[in-house]
Amino acid sequence: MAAADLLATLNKPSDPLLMGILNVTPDSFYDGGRYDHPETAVARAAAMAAEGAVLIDVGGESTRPGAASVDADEESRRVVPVVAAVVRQLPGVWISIDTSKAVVARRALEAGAHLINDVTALRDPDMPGVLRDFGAPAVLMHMQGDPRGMQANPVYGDVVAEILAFFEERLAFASDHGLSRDRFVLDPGLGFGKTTEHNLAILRGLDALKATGRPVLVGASRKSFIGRILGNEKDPLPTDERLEGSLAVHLWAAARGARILRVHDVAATARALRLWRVLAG
Ligand code: HH2
Repeated sequence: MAAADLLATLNKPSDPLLMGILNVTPDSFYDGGRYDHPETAVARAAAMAAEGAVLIDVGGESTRPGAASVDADEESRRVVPVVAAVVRQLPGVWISIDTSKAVVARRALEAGAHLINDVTALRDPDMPGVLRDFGAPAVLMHMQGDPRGMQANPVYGDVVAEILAFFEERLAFASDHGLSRDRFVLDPGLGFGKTTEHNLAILRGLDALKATGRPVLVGASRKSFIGRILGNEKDPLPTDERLEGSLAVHLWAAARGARILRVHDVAATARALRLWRVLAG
């Protein structure tokens, strides 16, 4: 599969594509430590592809609040063998690489990845050059602050308007570096420097994001705002009890035109979407 085909697919409106999460890390908030050997990682990718994921998002650095940062060599050591093995063994899936480091992005693209998922939306000054060299599409995600401190006290006037302004600035920056808008997917970054109320406002305001004309990615899978709503702010429901809440959010996002849903639970989300599609006609 080629990056150009992915770009063409993303730019055509249709039901959401499923992006299966594959964290090759010891410390991710839900699947950390489960797939940190290439063989288990590839088996997990194969299972998610069989369940309906057309994209596999390989990550080598956790971005959960307070996570320790990882250097580029260690991150590459985690993700590059997995990307190479998935390319070899699962030629029918697109591979996305969840990194904000241009060096890691370049190595992953050399190994056959198709899409860069950059939670810092091109903060690394070398990232635009990497995207240009490979003709790769990218996800630009909004985050207030950085993973170390982002949940301490996030403050917005109008969260949706500020996210839209952020994307317009990032798209203009990209364009100044020779990267046209049609290369990018936009992601409001649920849980990245946002309170529960901010996340809800974003989900209620998804139409405004869709009006940018760019495909929208929503990633709510098992995030803490779901645990806080279903439990309470002080005693959130644990991550392994957040499947139903995640499904509810992702169906809501599908109904508002989200183009990619980034999920841990591919089979369950695919089934829920099938019912939604039958109902929506
Ligand atoms: N969420 C996480 C990581 N990467 N990328 C995008 N584009 N959007 C998201 O919402 C997003 C993301 C956090 O989830 P997870 O990968 O499961 O955990 P961790 O960061 O702890 O590895």
